[in-house]
Amino acid sequence: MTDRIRSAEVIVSSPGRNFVTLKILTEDGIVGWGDATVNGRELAVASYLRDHVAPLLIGRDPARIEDCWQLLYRGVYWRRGPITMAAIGSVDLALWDIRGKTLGQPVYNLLGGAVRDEILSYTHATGWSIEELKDSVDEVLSRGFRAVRAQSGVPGLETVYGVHRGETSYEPASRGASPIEEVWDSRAYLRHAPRVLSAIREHVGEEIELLHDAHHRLRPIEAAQLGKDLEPVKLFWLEDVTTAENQEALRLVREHTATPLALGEVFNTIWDCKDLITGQSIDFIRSSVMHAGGISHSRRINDLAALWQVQVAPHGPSDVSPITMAASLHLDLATPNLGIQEHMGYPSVTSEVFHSTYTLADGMLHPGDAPGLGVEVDEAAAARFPYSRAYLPVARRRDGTVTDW
Ligand code: GCO
Ligand code: MG
Repeated sequence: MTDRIRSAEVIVSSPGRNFVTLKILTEDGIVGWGDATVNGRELAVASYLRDHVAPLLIGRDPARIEDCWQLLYRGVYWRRGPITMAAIGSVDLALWDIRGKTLGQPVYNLLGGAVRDEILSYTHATGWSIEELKDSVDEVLSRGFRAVRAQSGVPGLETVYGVHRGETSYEPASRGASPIEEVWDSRAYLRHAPRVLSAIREHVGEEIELLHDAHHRLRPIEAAQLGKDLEPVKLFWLEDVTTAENQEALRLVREHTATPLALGEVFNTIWDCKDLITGQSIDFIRSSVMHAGGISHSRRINDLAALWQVQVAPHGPSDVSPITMAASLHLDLATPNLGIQEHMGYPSVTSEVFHSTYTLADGMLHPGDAPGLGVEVDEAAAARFPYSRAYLPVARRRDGTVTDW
């Protein structure tokens, strides 16, 4: 007999940071978990799910994953955008989880099976000075990673994207009634970043993969200059050199530099990615599996990228929950054109709520073979970590103008 969705419930919790979790329960008692975290706007997506999506799900056949996706995307006049697509993504993840559990299979086996044995990943190194950054890189390498993202301070700036504030790890969002305001100076950054990355290249030798994230803040010609200046460093990629809205800009950057370009962590549909992919303006597409509408939609992005020899390199920050991380790993394992998976890592208390079975050893990830996605949520533990408002920082130029963060 066809199973049916009995309930869909939203859990907002904060084990170390805020997460929005969707729990779908079927009449047969199968639970599917989805993640719908949108950093700094968590309650908006929680309401979208609770007030508008959950009522539509009750009574549906959970095996009809694609039909459900179409219903929530095409069946709604007001489409796309980060809140909508994260909500759809969470439903999609939960339904794939249910499908895997129903069939007793890890989700990657429902996606055509593994095309590789394990998944190359990178994590973050952070330091105010070059010396501190070298120590941080060494610490990452000592954990077995062969690819590392390096972010450093900029002389004259007190806070910089990707560089820890106080503690030794970095988390961009901060709790409180309003965002931290940072002063940003592109000229100072452009002078300093090539020095830092050359020093790190010299420190690690030529075999370690180095990545760097400019986090959307340069103007097109500045981005082109940076790409050019960094060519001797042979980066694995330079990420988000300019904002993702003005996609023509990437063509300009491309004309000036052979430094590989990665972009797209803020994208949420194939429509956001298509011109950059088909124009071959980027080398890596970075959308996260949940923010881009779940496994069902992300695999279409991946296939489009494959046609144009663009590699898939999913966003994996601390602000997507371990459920999204696991879903990403299932899709990665079954995706021929995977480049690399980001694994920023989580505060240690996160694992009190999210019990994951995916593994990370020597910088290589595997989703594990548990049926479904392989992450279970401890609801009693989640209740011990109530939501508290947190914001991503706001950046201002030296003259006070708000600029891209
Ligand atoms: C990355 C990202 C993140 C974002 C964060 C914002 O490459 O991992 O840039 O660190 O800043 O996901 O919510
Ligand atoms: Mg990034």
